[in-house]
Amino acid sequence: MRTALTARLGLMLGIAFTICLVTGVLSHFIQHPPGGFHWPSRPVQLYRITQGLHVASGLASVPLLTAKIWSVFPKLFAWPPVRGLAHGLERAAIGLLSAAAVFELVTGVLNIAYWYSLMPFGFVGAHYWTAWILAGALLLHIAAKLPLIRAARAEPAPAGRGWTRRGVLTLTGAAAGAVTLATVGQTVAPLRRVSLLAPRLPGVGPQGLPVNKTAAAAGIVRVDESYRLLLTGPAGRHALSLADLLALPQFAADLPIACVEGWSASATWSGVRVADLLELVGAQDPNRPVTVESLQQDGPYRTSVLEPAQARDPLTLLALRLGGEPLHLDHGYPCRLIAPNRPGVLQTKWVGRVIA
Ligand SMILES: Nc1nc2c(c(=O)[nH]1)N[C@H]1C(S)=C(S)[C@@H](COP(=O)(O)O)O[C@H]1N2
Ligand SMILES: [Mo]
Repeated sequence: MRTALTARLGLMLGIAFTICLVTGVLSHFIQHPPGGFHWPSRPVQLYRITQGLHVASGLASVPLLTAKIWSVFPKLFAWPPVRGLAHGLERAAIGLLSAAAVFELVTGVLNIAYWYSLMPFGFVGAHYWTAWILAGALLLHIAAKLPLIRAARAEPAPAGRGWTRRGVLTLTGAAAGAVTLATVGQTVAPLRRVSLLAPRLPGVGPQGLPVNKTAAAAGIVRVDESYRLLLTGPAGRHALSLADLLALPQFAADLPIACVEGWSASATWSGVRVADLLELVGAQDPNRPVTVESLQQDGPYRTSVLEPAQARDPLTLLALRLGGEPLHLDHGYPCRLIAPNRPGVLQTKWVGRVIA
């Protein structure tokens, strides 16, 4: 029997899935806040860590799940397939659990590898809701297997030929470690040299920063002197040219871009405080959210909403410069939003309008 092996792999997988679920639900809530949910603007690096953990724990789960399925593989074809109602329900839960787990890992990997064409459905909704199905089926599965897990603790290591329990666990642990090392450099910069499988690396891209959506892909061909930032608030409207923006007090902030896909990179940004822009249009109400709109004509990430506290954080900037130079067009020239502790998808580029 390999029950003890299966139970131990299950424990490792359970830990990885729990980290993945908690950080994933958090990320979803930040992007689609349910009523009463507030995400603070500090600590500055928090989202970078939670989302880095989400993607790293998901990727490490790939070898863990593979080993776990391998360890029970012969049992999947046990005969008869169903022995009574309780057994039937338990097997159905395992079927659902396996299907949901494989679906989550496959769609997660496809998403970070930009293979959207292989997902003819909305990734965000499918990945999110399947996570809850997975969590429910996992709880049922653990409850059903608890007596077996307890018994397996006392089980002696099987003698004889084939893989030893320790051998499989070591190999699986090594595979999970290798996957992590090969990808975690996308967010832990000192490890980028060994991260051969990471789709994005900090430091690689225009102005030393990765780009997710290029200007061309967003339909932004050129921004010229006719550019105006439209600012709307309770006390009126302003249309600010780039020179107007540069004439306002400038502030610098070291902030990361932390993409939901697990890569992140820090940079020095400088520009105008969003709080100062709010003051210009009399948006004094501290409970008022702020909408930031891109020049980009369509696409899901052309606008984002700043929670009131985030909008008023002194580190929240409409950045005009990156590392002291004007922004590269792919980084959002003439200006982009950059705020602390915020997912990359909400750091809107090519900002054309701020509505307070
Ligand atoms: N207008 C607009 N802004 C956007 C996006 C977009 O598609 N459109 N993509 C976002 C995503 S997913 C990320 S991770 C960051 C990437 O920023 P960078 O390209 O400057 O590194 O920009 C964000 N800003
Ligand atoms: Mo992103």
